[in-house]
Amino acid sequence: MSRKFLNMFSLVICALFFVYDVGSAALIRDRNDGHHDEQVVVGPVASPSAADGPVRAMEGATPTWGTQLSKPTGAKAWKVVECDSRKDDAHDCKHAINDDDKTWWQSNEKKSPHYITIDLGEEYIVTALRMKPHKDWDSLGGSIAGHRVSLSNKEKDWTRPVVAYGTWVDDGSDKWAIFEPETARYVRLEATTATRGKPFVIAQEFDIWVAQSVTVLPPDGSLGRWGPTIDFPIVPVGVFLDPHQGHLVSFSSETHDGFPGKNSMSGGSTFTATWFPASQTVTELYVANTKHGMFCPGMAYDVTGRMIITGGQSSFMTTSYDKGTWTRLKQMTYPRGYQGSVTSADGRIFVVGGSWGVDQHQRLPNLPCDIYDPSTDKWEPLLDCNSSAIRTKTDGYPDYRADNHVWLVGWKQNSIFHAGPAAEMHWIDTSKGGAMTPGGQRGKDGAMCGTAVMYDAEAGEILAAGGAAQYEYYKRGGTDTELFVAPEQCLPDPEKKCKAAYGKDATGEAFIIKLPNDVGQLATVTPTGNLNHPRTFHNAVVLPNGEVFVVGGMTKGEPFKDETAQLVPEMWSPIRKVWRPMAPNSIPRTYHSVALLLPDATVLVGGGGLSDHKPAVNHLDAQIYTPPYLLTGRKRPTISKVSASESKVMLGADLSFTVDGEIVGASLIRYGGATHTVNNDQRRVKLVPIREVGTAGEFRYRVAIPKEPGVAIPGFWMLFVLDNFGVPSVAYTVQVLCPGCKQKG
Ligand SMILES: *[C@@H]1O[C@H](CO)[C@@H](O)[C@H](O)[C@H]1NC(C)=O
Ligand SMILES: [Cu+2]
Repeated sequence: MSRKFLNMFSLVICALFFVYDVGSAALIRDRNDGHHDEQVVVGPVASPSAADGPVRAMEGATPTWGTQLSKPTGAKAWKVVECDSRKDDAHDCKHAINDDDKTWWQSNEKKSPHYITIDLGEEYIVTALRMKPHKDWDSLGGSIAGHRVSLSNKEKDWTRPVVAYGTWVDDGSDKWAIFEPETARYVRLEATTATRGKPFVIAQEFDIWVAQSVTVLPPDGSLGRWGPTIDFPIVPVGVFLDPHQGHLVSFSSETHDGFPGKNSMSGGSTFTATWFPASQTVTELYVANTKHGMFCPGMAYDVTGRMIITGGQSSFMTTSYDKGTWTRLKQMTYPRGYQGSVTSADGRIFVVGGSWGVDQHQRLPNLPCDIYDPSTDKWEPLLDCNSSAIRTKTDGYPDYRADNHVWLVGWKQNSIFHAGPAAEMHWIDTSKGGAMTPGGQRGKDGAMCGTAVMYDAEAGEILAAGGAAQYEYYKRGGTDTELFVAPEQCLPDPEKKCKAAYGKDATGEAFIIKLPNDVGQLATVTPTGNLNHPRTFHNAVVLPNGEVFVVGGMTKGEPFKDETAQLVPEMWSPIRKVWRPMAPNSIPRTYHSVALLLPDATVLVGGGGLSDHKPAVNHLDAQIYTPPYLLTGRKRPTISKVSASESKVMLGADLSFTVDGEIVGASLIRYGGATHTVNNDQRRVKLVPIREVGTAGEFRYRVAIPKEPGVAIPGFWMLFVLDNFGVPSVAYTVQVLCPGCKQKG
């Protein structure tokens, strides 16, 4: 399958003007939320964005990323300055950069990593490396799989951090490592593993992409930083963390980077890839035993830390992931894909919506809700609940899209709060057959594929941001069933003709939804400042300090396109209630992109694409975003001597721990899974650390875990502490137990 990266590279210099409003900020500063809240963007911010910046190069089938650097001949020719190869001339390293399809580099068979260092002759702003596998990759084996890419300005100085690493898929397509632009003359690739277990590697050709200029960021790290890139052998469309071992699991579909086969609805399978941050490796696992094509599912963690994946392509199926093992669970009562899913306060898994039926071409609107009990491995339909009330009213495919990607919040008394994307919100009572009652009104409809995140669970506060009136900007095709027709169908005037029924730009509207003290009362909705950059198909991640990081998306929601990608993420402050633009990322993250907080308090942002549409825009990678709180140059606080036995703590209990210095804040963030802009399990509980008396000379603290299971939903959480400057620790994982919760025995 050919893979086309049709990405723009923005050539805009970003002008940023900051003031440090220390005086007034100090007065209102929430000590738990740290110093860096004091930065406020007041000046004009010219930001690179595909929407309002230069049009990216798009040349049909030719992959483009910035500009491909041509290989000069003669004195200026690139050189291989270091490389391991067989002794014969036919396989020499020079063949990796000679633009000749008949020759290739083959390494020796001694110990890995095999390596090659290319001298570009002068310094460039390097943005990407492309490796072409041998055309006989299938019979020869030995294509580069595991790899690391480093840059340098000096021939033998490899002290700069690796810019990209991971594992490339074993097929004949071009392999990319796209990273944040850096100045370099030397590019080094280390091949850590070869396909088919070969002791050597073979590469047909390497090419380099460059930019003309880069976004200039302030040196103080106040906008955060991007990098490295992690290359996956799949498009990571769903991601979650293994809470026991800390690594990240991702999955695509029944293919690495495209749609599943036609007949995979109930006998499906899924490609998965696991990233191990400590060893900087990515491994692939094809999961077929659960017969579940997990493309476009619901995701939620149960109390024991099992990720429960429901429906999607194999629309009846339920699969659990637990410590590396994938298990088939009972089928749902009804088939669904794109449903909302969340864990309730008693540990059950609730689903609603996703009325695409047995497959995406069937419509089963208003299916009753369904709830899974992990203690019995049974689904129970909730017949007083269906998606008719929670549908958005503005979409042109009402029976297909209107109940997709629902924002759900597990809350007190086993209720589920439906927060969107429809404007009319609801309470769902899972103990009473799913009875639905009004929950309040949040603006007007128009937030499909926007995000909602509970950034302060004790206060019952949820931030909702962005989305669009319709799932898709263009009407694709004539009838509701012709879903997968190209926008060119709208010709002769794609814009105008399609705009009649479609063409609604994304919104920048954002709201704070405050849940009432009593379940069943109406929530209070307060508009908070609009996003600087309206977007849909973005992701939202709550950080340990309560800030919400919104990243990716596009201004005209169009699945499998990158044209209007929004490359400027934004940070929302829960204190000031304003958005500030952060460091732009170089890789578009649009439809099917994901973002997830990692235990080290950085954010993984990846994926996008996964389609057979031509031209396809598939992103088989992720990038790490490091928020400003880790760029202060200060040492991070470290948690030790935690009182929890085996990291388990009861609801309402105290947890004590030692820190290697003074802290002023702490928080719990629940593990969650992200796909299709939704991560309903994600929430933050703000904790108040109390210094233990009589611990002079030691920084011993105690925090109280909330008693209320609707606030501290039982299951796995990341405990962070924050110092006086807002610098967070690495997370300590705790399991919040609840007596009488429904869990696997
Ligand atoms: C869905 O729920 C509504 C309101 O409770 C009800 O009137 C309607 O009949 C239900 N539809 C289906 C298909 O069950
Ligand atoms: Cu999807």
